[in-house]
Amino acid sequence: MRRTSLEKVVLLQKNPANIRNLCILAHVDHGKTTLADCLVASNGIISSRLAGKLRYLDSREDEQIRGITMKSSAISLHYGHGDQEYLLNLIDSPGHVDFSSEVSTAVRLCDGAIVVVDAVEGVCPQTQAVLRQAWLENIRPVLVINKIDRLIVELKLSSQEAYAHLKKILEQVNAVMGSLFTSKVLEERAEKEEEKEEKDGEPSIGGQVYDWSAGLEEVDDSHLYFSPDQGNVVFASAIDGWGFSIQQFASIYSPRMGIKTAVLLKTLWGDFYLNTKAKKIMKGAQVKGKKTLFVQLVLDNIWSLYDAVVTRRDKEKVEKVVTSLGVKVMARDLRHSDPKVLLSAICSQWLPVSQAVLSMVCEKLPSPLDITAERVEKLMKVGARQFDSLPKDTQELKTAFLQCSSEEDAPLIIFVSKMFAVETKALPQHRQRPLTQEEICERRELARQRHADRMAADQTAAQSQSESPSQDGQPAALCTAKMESLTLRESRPEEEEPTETFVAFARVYSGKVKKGQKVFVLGPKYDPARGLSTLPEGCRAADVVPEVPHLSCCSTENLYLLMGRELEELEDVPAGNVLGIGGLEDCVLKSATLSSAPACPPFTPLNFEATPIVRVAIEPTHPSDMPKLVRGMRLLNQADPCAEVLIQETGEHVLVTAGEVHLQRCLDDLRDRFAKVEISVSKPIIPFRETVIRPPKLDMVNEELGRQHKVAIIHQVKDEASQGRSSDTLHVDAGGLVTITTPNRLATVCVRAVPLPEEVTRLLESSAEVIRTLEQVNMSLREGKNLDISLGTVEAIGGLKAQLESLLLGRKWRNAVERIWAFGPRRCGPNILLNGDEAYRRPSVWQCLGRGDAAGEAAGQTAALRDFDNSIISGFQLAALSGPMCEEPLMGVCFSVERWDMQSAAPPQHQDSLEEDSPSREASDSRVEGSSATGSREEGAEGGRNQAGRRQEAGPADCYGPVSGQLIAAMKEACRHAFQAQPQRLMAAMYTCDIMATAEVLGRVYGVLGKREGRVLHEEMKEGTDMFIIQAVLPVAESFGFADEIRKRTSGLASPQLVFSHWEVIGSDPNWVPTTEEEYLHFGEKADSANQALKYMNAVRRRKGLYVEEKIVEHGEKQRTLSKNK
Ligand SMILES: Nc1nc2c(ncn2[C@@H]2O[C@H](COP(=O)(O)OP(=O)(O)OP(=O)(O)O)[C@@H](O)[C@H]2O)c(=O)[nH]1
Ligand SMILES: [Mg+2]
Repeated sequence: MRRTSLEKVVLLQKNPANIRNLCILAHVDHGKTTLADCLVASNGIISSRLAGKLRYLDSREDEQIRGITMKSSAISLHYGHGDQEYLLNLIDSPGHVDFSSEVSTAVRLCDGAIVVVDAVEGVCPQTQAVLRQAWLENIRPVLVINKIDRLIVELKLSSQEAYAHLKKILEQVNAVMGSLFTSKVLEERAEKEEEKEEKDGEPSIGGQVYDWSAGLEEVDDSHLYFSPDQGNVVFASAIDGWGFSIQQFASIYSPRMGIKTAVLLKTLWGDFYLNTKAKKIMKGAQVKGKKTLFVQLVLDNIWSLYDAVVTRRDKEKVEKVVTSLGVKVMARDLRHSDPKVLLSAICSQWLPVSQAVLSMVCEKLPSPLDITAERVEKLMKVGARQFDSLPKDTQELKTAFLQCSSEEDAPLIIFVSKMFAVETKALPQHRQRPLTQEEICERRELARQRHADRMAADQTAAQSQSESPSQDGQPAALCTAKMESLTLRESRPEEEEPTETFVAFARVYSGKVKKGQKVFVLGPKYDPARGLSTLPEGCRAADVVPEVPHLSCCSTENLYLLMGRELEELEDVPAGNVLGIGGLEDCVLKSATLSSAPACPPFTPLNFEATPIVRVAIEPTHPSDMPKLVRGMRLLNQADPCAEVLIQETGEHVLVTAGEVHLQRCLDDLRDRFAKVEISVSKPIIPFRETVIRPPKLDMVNEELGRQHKVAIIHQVKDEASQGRSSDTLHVDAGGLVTITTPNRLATVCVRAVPLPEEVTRLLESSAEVIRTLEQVNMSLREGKNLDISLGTVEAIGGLKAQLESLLLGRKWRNAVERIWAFGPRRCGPNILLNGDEAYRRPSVWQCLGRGDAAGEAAGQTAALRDFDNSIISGFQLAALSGPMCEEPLMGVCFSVERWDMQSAAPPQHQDSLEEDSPSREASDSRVEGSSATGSREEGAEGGRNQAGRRQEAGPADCYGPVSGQLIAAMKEACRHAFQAQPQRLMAAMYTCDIMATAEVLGRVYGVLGKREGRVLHEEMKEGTDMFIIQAVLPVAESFGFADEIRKRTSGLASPQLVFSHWEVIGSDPNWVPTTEEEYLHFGEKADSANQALKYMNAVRRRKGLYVEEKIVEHGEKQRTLSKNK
């Protein structure tokens, strides 16, 4: 097979109707890269003998060594199908969870996907994840059931059993699709109903008639499912190079059997059998115990081929088969000792997998022209805004997307989904071109000259050596060679040129991009409305552009065709193609939208499934290498879609990655490519959370805490309180209420910490995005701006509120949702600040919903009173960010401000922002209102500081600085003390893992899990195999080396994938000391043997350089030898 020339590809790029942008998705190790090899081999890029062994798209060394893909990479293939020629831009993606962000970057650029499923393992967690990702991006999938050979060779199933097994796998995949579809229909229906309700003003039909249909019956979902008769399923064995769809068999058998192809297509898959007597195809094979058509006509042929070639190695039969199939097999393949060679030689001619898969792709996957309006609107959604509320020019761009035109007047729209690093010398412009004849001569002459010189030098050296022999007796030639290499190295100039160049992984959605063209780079926060109003009309990127936030200009210096390991230079690229763009590294960090039109909105951010959780601190082995490391880390940050690089407050350089394998890859990259210095890496920094719980009812030996114990504990609290936790500005009462006064005695806050119910914490965690939007909306409302919020956003916020209301029940939480003051840390975390002071009124955080009385009341409130509102919030945010146990963020804690007073020490004219004690509060309120009318509407800490400044001038009382600052510190302290007044606990991050293991190694898997504090959730046997699937949870802190250990202990039979799942409270109390007789007996005096929480806490404290309370000397008395003692 000849390689397709670059000219041909360029030609094909111009016809979007025949372009397919697709990616290969699957669970780890299901054979994506092997399948890609077969497809690549069909283009003559690699030899078909090596297909499946080479894993051409795994171009990194560590990918080859580990055998897993770590990045997505693209290759353009040419395929002739019927009378048409197609260009397929194929992207291979990794299946390992650690790299799921790479899947997101691939999926965004595609219109379709090949989902690969292992015939033995079936649907695995990542299969579901990738199907969901494809669904969320609205791309169409086709299915390849791979590794069918394993059913024959490993599981030794009969063809009949294999059919049942394959049917089951299809059902599993379709079940996933079905559930995705159902949830979408239900969501849409709910949305419609809401709209209707809003229009009608009241619930439909007066609540008299209830419609319980979910709307599922009316929607056609038949196109959604995978079924061989639909032509969207291929059965394959990528490693043996074969694959087929039933279309192929239908066309083989149709002339032979005299049955119409259409009939065969309908009956080849399903419960049909061939009634030879009646010469009819009949239904009901299963009931009658007959072989189905699929088994008889398809599987039996394959089974007998494997039987002849692999199992029995029956030469005669093989020859018969070879002649009957009409394939040509070379003699050396026939003689080869490995039967697999012969097998793939036969199969790859009989049923070439590339043909089956590529035909299906061309027929079933959409071209760039088929992009749906729904998908375009989804891509163009700007923040919380509705599509209709975007500027008119922006809305018009939708047609450009749909037309996918490359005409000169079509606006250019490109999306960059990631930046990847390429060795500068591997770029086509730096690649060595073949030398001309003259150059070869010249070089030969030079080499000859050098050789002669060296010989001469050697001779002189030998002479001098014979006169004075070298001391260590080293041969002189070696000496000179060494010297030469030394001088060579020295004479080489310091490498200044960057060795890595960044190329953007992108797709053109509209227009034609030319080399060297100037384009706008739109950051994710760019607002087209703002851009359009600032920029002059008809402004182009090449002009001098006024400054607009999140908008910059850049030129596309180089355009590349992505060919797996290689890049080819291109002059221009028309719409609908995937390409590489050089020269963007200074303006694009990880992803961006490029356009020639400032009206273009930035694309919606990529959906990342993985949470970066494993963090390590990095430092250079030689401190002088620090600048190189910093630069290297910056490059790494740009080159990886998911890795995060940060500098902590402590000054540590921290790398956050999605998992252990990802971490390893990032470190290798840093060492070998980006920083090129020796680095030392800390142990993984494991995140913890701090929380409070309700006072326990049992003691550590599970005995009920009797009355007297309680008394003892209260005594202890009181003791502590008297020993310095209570000072003249701080008071902690026995019930845990903390009262704190600012140093200038102007403000007093009373705070109590209460644990939030677990479900609430979980809800807050999962709704971080909604809370962040809510915060944004509130912020703009406070600034007096009115944001066009989409219906969906309002609905999401309303939904969150309703859920919170349903979860926060009981007397304790009465009206709590309305009284929420803020969420924290970072304004969107899983902790709540409550306004428990009846007398203090502030706008509700839910004011954007426009309901609730608090909002109405608050509108009349003064801004001046709330000058210090922000200080309280800031204090709370700080406290929530780092708790008192080991300065880790809090989780699931509610701080209720029960009282908040401000007294005045300032002259009366400055009392405007102060609130007096309860008797005169009414009066003070009205005074404040008056002052707001005079125009002091400044908000937040800023305002507070101004006033404090004024007060400072007024008298010497305020030597402590601005009141707002003092209040922040006081609030923070109050929260910390309130937290400490409750029983405190650490929370550990937990992974879930699915382990597939055979019965023999099950015990060992349990052993490893037990040792690492893992917990098995459930275990089931996978049908049709002897495999067990175990689902377990495991603390992240115990997970390092887990996958390796499991693999070792089970001789590689089980390999788990760890996915972050949730946070869990660690039962033991890190501050616990034995107090009762039983506890002393049970745990001993030190009681540190079983306290896992204390161990974790101390480890974190030690890492952070905090004080760790430990007894170092255990036994002070001198050891005496027994003999002396006698
Ligand atoms: N028996 C059998 N083994 C296969 C087949 N296809 C692939 N394999 C093997 O499965 C293993 C994984 O194959 P890969 O192609 O690397 O799998 P992948 O899906 O690309 O894996 P990741 O990229 O790491 O997610 C390799 O050892 C292949 O040899 C097949 O059809 N039959
Ligand atoms: Mg792979």
